[in-house]
Amino acid sequence: MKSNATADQSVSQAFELARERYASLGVNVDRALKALATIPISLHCWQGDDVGGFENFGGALSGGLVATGNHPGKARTPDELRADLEKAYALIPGKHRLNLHAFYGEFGGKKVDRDAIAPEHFKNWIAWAKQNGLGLDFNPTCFSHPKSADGFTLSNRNKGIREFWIEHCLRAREIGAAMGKALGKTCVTNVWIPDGMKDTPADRQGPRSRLAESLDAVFARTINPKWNLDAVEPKLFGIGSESYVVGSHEFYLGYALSRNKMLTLDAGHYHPTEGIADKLTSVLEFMPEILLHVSRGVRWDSDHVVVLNDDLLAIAREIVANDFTDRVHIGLDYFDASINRVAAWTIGTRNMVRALLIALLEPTDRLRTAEAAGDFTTRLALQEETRTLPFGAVWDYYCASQGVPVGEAWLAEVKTYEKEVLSKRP
Ligand code: RNT
Ligand code: ZN
Repeated sequence: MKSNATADQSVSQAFELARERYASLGVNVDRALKALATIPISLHCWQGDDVGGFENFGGALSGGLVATGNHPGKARTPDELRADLEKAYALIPGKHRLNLHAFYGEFGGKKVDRDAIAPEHFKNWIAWAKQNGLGLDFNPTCFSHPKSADGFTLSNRNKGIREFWIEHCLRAREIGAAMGKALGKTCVTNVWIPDGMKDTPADRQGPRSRLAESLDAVFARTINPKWNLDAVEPKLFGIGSESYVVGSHEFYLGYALSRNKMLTLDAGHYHPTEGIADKLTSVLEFMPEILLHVSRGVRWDSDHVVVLNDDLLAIAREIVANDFTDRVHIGLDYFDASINRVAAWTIGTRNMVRALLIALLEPTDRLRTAEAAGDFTTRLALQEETRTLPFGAVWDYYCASQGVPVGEAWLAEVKTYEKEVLSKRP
């Protein structure tokens, strides 16, 4: 085993060499690292407990969401979830955020239905976020509830049910604003609903018209955009909504543009060969900001842990090369119950940050100069050579300088945590 001092030394030596190599391509590594440290990732609380939530009457997970696996140690209480999150944040370089779903409120053992949630149910989360310097994001929870059992929420043909979900979403926006105000960091509240049909609908229009009307009611109340920004999340298909999703891509694109809302692009929500990277410059041409749910679909919207694949690199590349870091809110969305859940957060988030670093180290000027000159040979040659530049050395250095474990050293910490904490949860 190397001593810490020797390990530190080899990290900085490798970094110095990498810095020179990048400088020879006109890439300023120090500037890249500075920029990287300012990009927050919103970790999704629901990886910690398989999208379970903390209601006292909640039903089983529904809405087409499925968390498969039975790895021991899922968080059963808000305190456990916070402890697990603290562990993950300590292993991820940079300052980040937490994305909460409404059914993670703390209801003191009482049955507080979704149309009665209020900021007070999130006061512990807000205090904890403040203590840890985290921003918060929020989501109404329009699934795992008796009133979503027939597969329809905001687009339900029953007026009373629509009103119930309108009230829930309205309250969610107010909770988002309370979070943003308390923390001094704008909250993004994202509306996703499961509404759709397994088989071919006879009426595709009715539910969409009702959804538009319900959303207008949800957004009718003005909320200070300094504290809360609204986003809507489309999807093309899901489990139980294979043939029809009310809130499709075109529906929400039109809605977001006409109502001045943010569009959420979830990497798992499109057809298997359709990436979201190319959508960024398209939609940002017409709307100021968007939210991402970075995920990994395997065959379908399976919400696998984010890995460092071409899709992820392409997303990060489009954010960075187009200078969109202030206009793209980056959140994660996956849930894997088959592996250690703290590791799942750590792997996915470290990959997101790593992909952003690789993007920040791209010799974009040279690529664009070649392209502008019509020299596509040089463009392709450089793109391919760039793949094996020594970004790993820069990444290690970044982790060390941010005070988090370098390389796979974080895994030992997760294993210890599993042994000492997670394995003791029945
Ligand atoms: C579902 C959407 C949605 C959920 C979370 C839990 O397909 O991606 O974002 O995953 O709200
Ligand atoms: Zn999503």
